[in-house]
Amino acid sequence: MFKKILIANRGEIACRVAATARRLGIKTVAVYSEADANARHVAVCDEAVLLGPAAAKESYLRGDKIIAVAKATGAEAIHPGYGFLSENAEFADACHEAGLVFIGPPASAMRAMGSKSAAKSLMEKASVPLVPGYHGDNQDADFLQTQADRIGYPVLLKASAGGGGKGMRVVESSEAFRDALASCKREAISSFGDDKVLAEKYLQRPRHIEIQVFADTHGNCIHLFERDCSVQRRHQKVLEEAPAPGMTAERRAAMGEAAVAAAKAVGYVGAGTVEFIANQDGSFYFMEMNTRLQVEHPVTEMITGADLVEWQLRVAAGEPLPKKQHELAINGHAIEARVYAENPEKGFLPSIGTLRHLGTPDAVNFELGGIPGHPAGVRIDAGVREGDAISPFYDPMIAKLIVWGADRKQALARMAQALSQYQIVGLASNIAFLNRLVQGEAFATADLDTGLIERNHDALFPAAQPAASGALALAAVALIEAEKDRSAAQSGANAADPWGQALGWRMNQPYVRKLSFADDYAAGLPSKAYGVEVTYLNDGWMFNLSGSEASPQLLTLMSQQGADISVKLGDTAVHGSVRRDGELFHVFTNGLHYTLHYNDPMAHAGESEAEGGRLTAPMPGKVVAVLAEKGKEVKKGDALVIMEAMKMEHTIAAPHDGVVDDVLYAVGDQVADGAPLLAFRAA
Ligand code: MV4
Repeated sequence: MFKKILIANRGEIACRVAATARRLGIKTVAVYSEADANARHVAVCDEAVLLGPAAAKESYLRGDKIIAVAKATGAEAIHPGYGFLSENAEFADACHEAGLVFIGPPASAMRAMGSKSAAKSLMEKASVPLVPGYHGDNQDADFLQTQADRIGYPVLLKASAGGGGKGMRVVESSEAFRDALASCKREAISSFGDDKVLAEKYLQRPRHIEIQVFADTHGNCIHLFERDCSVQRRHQKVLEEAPAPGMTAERRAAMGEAAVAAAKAVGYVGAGTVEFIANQDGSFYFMEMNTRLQVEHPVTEMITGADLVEWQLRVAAGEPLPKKQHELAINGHAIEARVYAENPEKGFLPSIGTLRHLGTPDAVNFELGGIPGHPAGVRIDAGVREGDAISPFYDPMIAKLIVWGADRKQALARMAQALSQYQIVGLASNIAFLNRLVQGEAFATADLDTGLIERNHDALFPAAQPAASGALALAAVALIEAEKDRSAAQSGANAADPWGQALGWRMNQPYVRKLSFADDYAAGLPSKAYGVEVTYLNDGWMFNLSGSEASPQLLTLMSQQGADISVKLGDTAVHGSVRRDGELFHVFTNGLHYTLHYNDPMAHAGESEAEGGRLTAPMPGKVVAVLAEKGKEVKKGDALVIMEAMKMEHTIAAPHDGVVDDVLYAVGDQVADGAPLLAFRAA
């Protein structure tokens, strides 16, 4: 076995690989970019070497530098993780030439699977089932149209060099064929530099089912069952699970055999995934092979008890596979959800910023094999910690949340519970979206196919709901109790003096206080204001939501432990946690996350009470255009400032008719998340 390896990656997968290496007593070398100097993967490795600037091209994709670092640090092998250099055959060759082991398949196997049409020819010879279609060299338009007519419409055109859904066109009829072919070829040449296409029968509601395969250098090749990754959004996987619901033992054996045949046909070694699309009737067809360890590998680990990274290391070191096919069995059910810093309400726009607070469900990290016995059955693979930043340079994944259950139902319940316990402050996340998804009818009943998210759009993106009175009550109590703490600290020795404290205590008359909260307008949702009237009593408050039908209710504090608060509102017990971040109150209760702006009358004392107030940056980015002029009148909806973030433009528009009193940034300026851009006065 190796004594030292270099991990040519970042984030959760670098941490994941390091965890197994550590368990096996193997030293690790991290590499990092300037943006990642304080990243978790740097902290968990034994040593770390800077590669260069943040851009992947200048750091994680610099194969030459990475090989030089491996040589200089005495690493014997390089683990590429996924993405970056993991499927780069030239890099694998270069490792070999430098006397280093590339922990992955032979470069020849990567090349054989790199071209879709060439791979399909190979698979055909190996008797791996293919979607009826044409994948030959003849690219004559008349000829291809004849092939499409023979296959029968709808037909799917795919760029041979493509992948991940790029360069695909559905053709509904022979009449539409020519235009679709021309447009597919245009996209193929501009995206991949190769306009070769293939034509296939288009399957209407396919499932994405993939088989984990493993081969060693001793001629052994086995599979570790399937994963169902049908729940995707724009070819990005969202949920993955193993085993696939509805899979029969016969079909599992047939798919496993086909996958092993596919791997053997290209002389595969190491961890690989053979991707199939399956019809609702269960028939399945080879799509492509991923020649790397995949993001979703943990669900396979959870049901087999195998540590796939350990297997990769053993195979790369020349050892035989730890298990034979007949020694593997499926134990229970596992589901993975990808937790992202993104905003589902804003078209899943990545959310860049700092993880100010990260509260995770009770979980273990990498305790492989032990997870089925773990009371919570929850594993979290993360590359970021509280206080870390999600930068615009890399994939904005926060963590993979993986649950195990004795059956799918239990796994699903644990997933919903774990998602409800996840607390993220400082960034938008897809947590609530994931929770709606796993609890929705379609996923709960395993009515799976690649169109699940689009088909259930209305249920997954419900109209914004007004904040629950329980959430407002928690925010109010958190606010009042924090003032009490502050005032007690200030008054010191005079703590017993009612006059010195902000307890709201008044002689002879009850103290009535009006608190004003509003929904988080930064989420891009219509925002609602809430007037909360709190009347101080001896041992609690009367809580009255102004403008609501409900009559005032007695509010009492039951317990408080840091951010965790329990109150009684009327007859209802309400539990939750409240995290304050400046003017924002993040209330986590009932599995939901409410972001409430507290309109602090003290914070803006002295400022002009401009209605409409300020217009703020929806995310960190650059000002690319300023259309507003100081002192000019504008109409509601007029574009005032255009910002660029994540390669997309965002227009900041006037919320009402009014006057721009000041423009606070110029073109080219970098702006922080939430920064006021303009001073605006409503007419
Ligand atoms: C298909 C298909 C329907 N029929 N091929 C998309 C990415 C690439 N790996 C293969 N893809 C598809 N190929 C035929 N003949 C539908 C898809 C497809 C898809 C496949 C797997 C997972 C998600 C998907 C989402 C849309 C389309």
